[in-house]
Amino acid sequence: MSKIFHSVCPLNCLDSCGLLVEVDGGCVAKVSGDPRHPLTRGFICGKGQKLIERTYSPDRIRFPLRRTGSGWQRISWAEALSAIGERLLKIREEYGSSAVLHHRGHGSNGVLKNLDRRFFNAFGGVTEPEGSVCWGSGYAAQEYDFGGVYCHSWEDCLNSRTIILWGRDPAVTNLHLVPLLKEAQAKGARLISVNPVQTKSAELADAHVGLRPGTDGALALGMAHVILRDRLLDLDFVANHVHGFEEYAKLVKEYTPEKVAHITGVPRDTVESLAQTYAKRKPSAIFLGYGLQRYTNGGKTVRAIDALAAITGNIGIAGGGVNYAHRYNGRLLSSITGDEMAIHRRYLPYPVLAQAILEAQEPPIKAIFVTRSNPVSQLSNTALVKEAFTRAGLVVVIDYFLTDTAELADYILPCTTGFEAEDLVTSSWQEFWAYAPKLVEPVGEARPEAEIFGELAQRMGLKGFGERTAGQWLEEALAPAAAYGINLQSLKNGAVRNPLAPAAAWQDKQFATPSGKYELYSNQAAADGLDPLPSYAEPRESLTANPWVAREYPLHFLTPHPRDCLNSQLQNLKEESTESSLPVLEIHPRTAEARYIRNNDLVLVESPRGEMRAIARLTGKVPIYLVQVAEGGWLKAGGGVNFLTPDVIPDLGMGIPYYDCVCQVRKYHID
Ligand SMILES: Nc1nc2c(c(=O)[nH]1)N[C@H]1C(S)=C(S)[C@@H](COP(=O)(O)OP(=O)(O)OC[C@H]3O[C@@H](n4cnc5c(=O)[nH]c(N)nc54)[C@H](O)[C@@H]3O)O[C@H]1N2
Ligand SMILES: Nc1nc2c(c(=O)[nH]1)N[C@H]1C(S)=C(S)[C@@H](COP(=O)(O)OP(=O)(O)OC[C@H]3O[C@@H](n4cnc5c(=O)[nH]c(N)nc54)[C@H](O)[C@@H]3O)O[C@H]1N2
Ligand code: SF4
Ligand SMILES: [Mo]
Repeated sequence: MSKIFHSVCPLNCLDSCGLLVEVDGGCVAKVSGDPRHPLTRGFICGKGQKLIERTYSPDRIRFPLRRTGSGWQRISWAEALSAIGERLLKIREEYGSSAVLHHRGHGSNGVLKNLDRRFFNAFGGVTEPEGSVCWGSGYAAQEYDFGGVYCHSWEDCLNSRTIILWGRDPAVTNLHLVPLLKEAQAKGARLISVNPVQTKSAELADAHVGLRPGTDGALALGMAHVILRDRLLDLDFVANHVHGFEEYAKLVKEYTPEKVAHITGVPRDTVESLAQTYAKRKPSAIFLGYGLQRYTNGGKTVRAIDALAAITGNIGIAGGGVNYAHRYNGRLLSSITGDEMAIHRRYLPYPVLAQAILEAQEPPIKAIFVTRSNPVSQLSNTALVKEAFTRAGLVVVIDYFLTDTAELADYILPCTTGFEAEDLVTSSWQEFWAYAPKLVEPVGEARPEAEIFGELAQRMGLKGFGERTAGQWLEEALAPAAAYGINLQSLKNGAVRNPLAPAAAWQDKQFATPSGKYELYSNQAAADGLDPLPSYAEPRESLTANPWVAREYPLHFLTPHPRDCLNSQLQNLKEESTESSLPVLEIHPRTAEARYIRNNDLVLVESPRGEMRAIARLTGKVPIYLVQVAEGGWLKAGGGVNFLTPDVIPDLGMGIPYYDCVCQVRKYHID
């Protein structure tokens, strides 16, 4: 007889849906959305449905594997863990613990998945990337501006009269925000999309503002120019809660609507009306996307946008805010990562990680351990990443499938999916916590990370791991929440809201900056040797600023997130996935025509770093100077957008400027 349980989607999606999971005969038979979860409201997407297929796919790795001269060899867990443990200890003895690089990523939102970090801290501390592949530049920007990264609850958009989706595409990446946006519109809110592309979300919006990629900072400064010129400021907020207004006002003065129209391609009148709407139709909320900070100027872009909220007093009020991400969970969950155990930790800059691995000295990188990530397909400049992984003496990967990264491993260890082990799932985008019970026995010999790292630590004689069960680790993590009546037991009845997450961020206006105010002029940035103001610089691969680049590579190359997959996850489960199924390149009909490219033609996309093949799809939704291919496709299935993307360091936060990329497209001729 089948039984239904509460659970949660573990994917690193903004929505972290509550699930109802039907288990029948020891197998997961069906998943659906939890109707009682306030954001999920009974609906889940196709990716959530694919979680079953991911668990039972015949391609799933079922046993530990070791690379041999003649291919993959199945080995026992005891053999695998003792061989890996011995190698790691030897490397530590010879070179020190930081000769090991731990690469962890965004594969799962499970709290227990962080035990990988505990293991490497217990090992003595290792080398880690500095920054983030996801949100690094924008994150650093908000830390300079506000002193922290916090957002409003999603439902708070129902209090807004203006909502700007600034470089964010919820109709693809944040599905459960869409009904709330529609509800807000029905209540009279004006929804505006700012994006170079007419996205799916732009179709929902009341207005779409198209602009040249990477020029949002100039647009924001131009809007500020209009707001200051027309005295649309919130004088009280500026006088009491803002630091550095004078210096900022001087900068903004230069950015006349004419100048901004020239930089961004947004008509002067639109710059004016966007500023008027944002400042006058208050409260105004901005939902900031992650796309606009994937540029070399991405940090300052976010700083320039944050500033608009500060000068109009759209901070700390219902219906306002610049919603990017939040850090409320850290205030109520204790960390189980054991950071204090590390004796020595080294950081290598994320955007140029492969180069840094290859060049690392004292000690050199002798081993790479990969958890919850697929860096070979997901980091920029794939060719160099492959080289760095190939040259490392030892590569260990924990995953479900033979991904592009796992292909380069010496050992692959299979781990459990969200149905096969218990965990707690939290999110940095919304404030619900949900418990995922162990519902079925793991497929093959897959094991949860808590067990894998626990046993490895024990075999290696590492202290600080102990023999705690998953439940005990969760109880430890949840200890501070007990004061609010939240514990493992209460979580078993469905998702709970983090009680420390307010409806509106920064209501007390106590900013965690050096001045205690919102910093238009950032004292911390100045102390860090950076430009204290959100001044504008062209993106590195700007077509207008570099005519010589534009001759050879006259098109912007965008690689946004895929609709039906989660980054590189689930790509191998797509129905059409075969060795020959190539990614789709969206191209404007006029751009295509000039190259004799027709719909469904095979094309070659080239950038200064690399190339890929794709199938052309003609669409008027992209501007004539831009083409796009969704990221995440596996190299072995013809994906590999990151062969083209740049490995350069951006202005702030060590984010990766994936979208700061030019290319050329031509019809592919098979000679
Ligand atoms: N279906 C699905 N959902 C996901 C994910 C997924 O892979 N698939 N991934 C999850 C993760 S890890 C993340 S980080 C989020 C990302 O969520 P989003 O931020 O919504 O998505 P991105 O694809 O990163 O980029 C968003 C948008 O940025 C726009 N953009 C690009 N350049 C510029 C620019 O210069 N200016 C402006 N204004 N806009 C620009 C693109 O056209 C795109 O519409 O989504 C999460 N949700
Ligand atoms: N060109 C381009 N590149 C991008 C982006 C872009 O917009 N354009 N976006 C970037 C962004 S925002 C992100 S977040 C990154 C994402 O890149 P990654 O962090 O590498 O995430 P995924 O591609 O989702 O791959 C996660 C891997 O972890 C595995 N996994 C899932 N759950 C678990 C688990 O519980 N344990 C373990 N050990 N493994 C697990 C999955 O099978 C998968 O192979 O990609 C970045 N790369
Ligand atoms: S992928 Fe996102 S929208 Fe889909 S079920 Fe999971 S959390 Fe919900
Ligand atoms: Mo991300």
